[in-house]
Amino acid sequence: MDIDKVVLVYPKRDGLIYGRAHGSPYTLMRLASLVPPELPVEIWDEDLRPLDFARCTPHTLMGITSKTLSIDRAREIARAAKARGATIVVGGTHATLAPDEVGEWADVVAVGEAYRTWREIIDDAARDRLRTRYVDEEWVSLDGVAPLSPRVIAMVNEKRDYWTPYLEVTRGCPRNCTFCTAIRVSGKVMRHRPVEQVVAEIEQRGIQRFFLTDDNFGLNFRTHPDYIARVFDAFAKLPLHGWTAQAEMMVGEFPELLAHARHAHLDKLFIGFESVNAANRQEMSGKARGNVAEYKRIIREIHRHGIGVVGLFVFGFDHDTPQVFQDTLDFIRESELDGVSVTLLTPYPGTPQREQWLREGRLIPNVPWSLYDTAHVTYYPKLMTVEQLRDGYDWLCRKLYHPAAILARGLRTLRRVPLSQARTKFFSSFSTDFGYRKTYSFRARSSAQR
Ligand code: B12
Ligand code: SF4
Repeated sequence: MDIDKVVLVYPKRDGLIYGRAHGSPYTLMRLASLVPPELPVEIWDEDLRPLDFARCTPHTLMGITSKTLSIDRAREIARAAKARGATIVVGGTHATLAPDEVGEWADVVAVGEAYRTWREIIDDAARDRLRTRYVDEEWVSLDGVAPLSPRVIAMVNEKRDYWTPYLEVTRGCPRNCTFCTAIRVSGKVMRHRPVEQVVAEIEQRGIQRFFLTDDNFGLNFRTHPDYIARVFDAFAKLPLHGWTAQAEMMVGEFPELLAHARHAHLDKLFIGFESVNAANRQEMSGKARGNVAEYKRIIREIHRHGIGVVGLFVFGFDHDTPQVFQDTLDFIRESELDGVSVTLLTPYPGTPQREQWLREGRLIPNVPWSLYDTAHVTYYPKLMTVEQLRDGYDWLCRKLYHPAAILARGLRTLRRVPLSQARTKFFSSFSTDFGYRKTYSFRARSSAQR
């Protein structure tokens, strides 16, 4: 195939929020940087603008990224591009978790990380020897892997077009939560990018705020404190407005690193408390225990260092009854969290949890993948009916994401910020909750249509 251009596509879901898309297409930026410089490459972000299929030709190599909830849209895109002769490669989470299904309509399925195989796919396409599947699950060292190229940085206007830039510092997680899909793509080995390469990327992109894509950045506080200290030293020297990372609650046990983190401009930690119901302890793989008093202590400790806490909670575990919604609301009100994400347990393909529920006949039949968005009930819970889980979740979302509740949490966060930083922190004090409100409203709209 004589490739005229490589096109990388992000299928739409959220659209624009006040003229900008949610987050920069970081996955595609990394992949676009692996395209040989002699080949033209383009990023088509469908949240930003409609796709121009007229520009697809039989010489176009199109790569589409996939999450489960966007896989149906990915298939539609593939069909439209194929009608114009393009060759379609699909990678990302869903392609990794369900390669046989995706292989029914994609020319090539890229399973796993693809840092290594994407370049091989392009070479094989140019030499007319494409295989139907490429697997990259070796969890190679991140040293020197896919640095963002200057042409890609110039191509994506992160400041004008996106609310949140993303950044990868570490990848992988050694825990093994039964519902987690991230480890199936990123592996169970925690890997670290060399600090100087991370700093170079931040400087080249000229970003001052970012969200780390790392699934369990905080675990490094315990396992790799020296590396984390070097990251913080380096970030402290940069003119950052603030950044955000995902962590487990045990970060609260490391006061020195928390102080260091604040000095390095860390704004907020997203912490998976998962459940206030201690009976679910086993399903939470040891990272949370349902111990509400301990949760409060950890939140206070993190606040004491001037860092905000967004609490992540999941509903529908096998020990949950309808009481869990009121208990969670009570906890959130008392705990002074700065933001809250509440989601429903979702049995994604490729997870042990889905296998178990398939065996037990607990999956609701014919639920489209687009509703696997963690806001819809997709299985039969154990101690609740489907309606009780759905209605309890709706009730809680309405309470938590009511504009007055968001305002109260945002103002409380702002009160902890020194006056000199109030202007730069204003946006981040409200943005997280507003983002979740939008996700929930999609759920509310789609339910009304069903
Ligand atoms: C950042 C992130 C987001 C950002 C999205 C930013 C963006 N513009 O893409 C935000 C915060 C908005 C988000 C939202 C959601 N997310 Co999210 N997110 C992530 C996260 C933490 C990192 C993704 C990332 O950028 N990684 C870094 C890049 C470099 O790696 P990558 O994306 O994995 O891509 C690599 C490979 O997958 C592969 N690849 C990917 N695409 C392609 C395409 C081709 C052609 C090829 C060859 C290779 C390839 O190569 C890449 C390089 O290694 C992942 C977890 C994870 N670690 O993957 C979850 C994750 C992808 N999200 C997930 C979920 C569930 C959601 C939400 C539904 C959560 C919610 N309740 O709202 C929403 C859905 C929003 C939406 N519209 O899609 C799940 C997906 C599960 C699934 N089966 O689909 C994940 C895996 C986390 C998890 N809980 O397990 N998310
Ligand atoms: S701690 Fe988080 S990233 Fe690690 S396995 Fe559990 S859900 Fe996945």
